[in-house]
Amino acid sequence: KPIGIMDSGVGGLTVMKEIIHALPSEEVYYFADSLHCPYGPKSQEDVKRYTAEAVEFLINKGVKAIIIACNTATAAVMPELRDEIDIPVYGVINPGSLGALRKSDNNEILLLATEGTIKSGAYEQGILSFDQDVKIHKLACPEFVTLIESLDYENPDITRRTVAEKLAPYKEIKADTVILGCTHFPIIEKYIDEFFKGEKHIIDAGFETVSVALVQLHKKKLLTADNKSPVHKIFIHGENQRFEKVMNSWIPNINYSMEN
Ligand code: DGN
Repeated sequence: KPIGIMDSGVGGLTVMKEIIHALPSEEVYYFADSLHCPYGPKSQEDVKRYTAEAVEFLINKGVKAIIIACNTATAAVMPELRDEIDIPVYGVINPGSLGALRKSDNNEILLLATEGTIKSGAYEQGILSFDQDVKIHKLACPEFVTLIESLDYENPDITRRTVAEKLAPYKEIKADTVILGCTHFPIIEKYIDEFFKGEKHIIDAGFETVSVALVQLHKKKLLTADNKSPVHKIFIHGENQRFEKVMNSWIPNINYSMEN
């Protein structure tokens, strides 16, 4: 059975890439809710509804586990969703919080995310539940989602400029760790790293989640043992040409079929 992944758009591809890399024989079903993208500025109620629909869609397709590869959606539906469905479901916020705590030496963290994730306070809750003594700076970066979804990120000058303008007030920040609290952001990670001159730990919440999910799925004996290379399935709710372009440059050479 496949592992299901959902995001509002291309962001969850950063999670899919990690899964394919770690476990090449696992089949992945990916649901992109491009019709409602971006989730960032929408109300919690709307994001909850869209996420529940995406999850139900993936369950009906027979997935054995689901990764909510979207911080905004995770903030809206977790941990309640875990009690409502019978298969394992993983969100990206707790693993991202833990990853940042593990890396930070000075207990000062900069969170980059969507407006929805920042407003929800889910990262503070996650981080402070493990360690009360952490200073968290928060910055909503909806411009980065637009940059990536529009494919403008392919132009390094535009990306450098957008990142520099947005992060300018944080150039001298003492925080030694930056959380990419939106699964879209690893696509421009090298520019964020470059802006901070390679001096910060950069935490990819999606990567942290895959590490957690794979250990737990292994323990539950839910991983596939055979060595066949699977054909992944991509389900797009809405427009798909740009999606396919990002996918082909982000995860080249995978076998997949696409359904609208
Ligand atoms: N990729 C999503 C996240 O991690 O929050 C959200 C992007 C969006 O829909 N604004």
